[in-house]
Amino acid sequence: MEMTLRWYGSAFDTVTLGQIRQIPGVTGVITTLYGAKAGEVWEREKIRRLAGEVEASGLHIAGIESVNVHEAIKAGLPERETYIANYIETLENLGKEGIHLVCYNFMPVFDWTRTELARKRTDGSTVLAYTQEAVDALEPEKMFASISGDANGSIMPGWEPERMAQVRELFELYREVDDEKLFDNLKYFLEKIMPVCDRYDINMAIHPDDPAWSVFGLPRIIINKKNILRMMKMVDNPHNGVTFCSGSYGTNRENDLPDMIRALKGRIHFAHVRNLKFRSPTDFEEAAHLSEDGDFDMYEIMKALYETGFNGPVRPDHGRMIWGETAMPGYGLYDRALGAAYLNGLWEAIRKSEDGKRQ
Ligand code: DNO
Repeated sequence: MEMTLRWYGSAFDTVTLGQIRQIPGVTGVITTLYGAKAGEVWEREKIRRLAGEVEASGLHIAGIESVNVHEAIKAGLPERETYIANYIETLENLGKEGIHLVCYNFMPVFDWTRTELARKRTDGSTVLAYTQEAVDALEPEKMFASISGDANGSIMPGWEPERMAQVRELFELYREVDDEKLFDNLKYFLEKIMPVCDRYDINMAIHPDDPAWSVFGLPRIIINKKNILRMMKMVDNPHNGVTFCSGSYGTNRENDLPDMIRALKGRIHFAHVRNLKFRSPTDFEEAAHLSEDGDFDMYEIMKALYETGFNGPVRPDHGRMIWGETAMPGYGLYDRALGAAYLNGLWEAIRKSEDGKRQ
């Protein structure tokens, strides 16, 4: 396991590489070419420059989050051929630059969805939150406007204003696409990209849909154990793998997280580990990483990762906004640094007690 932190690049992030370098046990960053649009080819030179900047700080790029998938691929439009060819070229360029992990998602229209970006908790911190009631009361195109006031001026990944301006048209693309069709489109995409992944040893790690159910009537498939195992089987190649995100799968209270980790043994290439606190099954907020601050047993999650031999990058996921920090919601320095230290502590304890048992 390697502890990492997501970093949005020097042009967008309030957190610097120098600060990340000082979090104990964090050796890598998860980043992307910000500004690159879904469907574009990433030039080698740009990848190299980004890697050089990260390496100059004493860290390295542990993986890319995300190379976004163009809507034409998800919706299965004829233009998908061009975008798949571009995706393959991007993977090739990443592989040539020594990058072997790519996180992506297959969520139609919206990436992750929250209805509040700064819900106040009793300790005075603010957190991201979701209620189904708030979504049900909203028109999809109002979604962005309803939360953007709390974004601290940052552009939330997946919520870029130019995308939001086209929400209606994007919805149109999915009129005929149900869950089965979306599975077919995902299979088609994966089969086309697996050869380049095999050639350059690139692990593809699909991010779950967040929340793990359909929003605004759009199809959503990466939501539970049954579907994710179906996906692993339908393209049965170890490079077709998973980002195990506890905070996304965990939105559905029926998902048993340690059990899912065990079922996905060998196919988890990347982990996002965070905790949630529920008010009801459809009203939750993001807690501190510590088990007792939320509803997940973080020890059991880390233990399942350890026991299944997980050796990819982990990142603490969204943090609370604390100590007066102003940053992109969920992506400040302080609470994520606390999360990294805590998860590293759990890992050390699990490793030592498990190793002790073997002697
Ligand atoms: C939110 C993130 C997601 C994730 C993408 C992966 O904070 O976890 O935006 O990066 O879904 O493609």
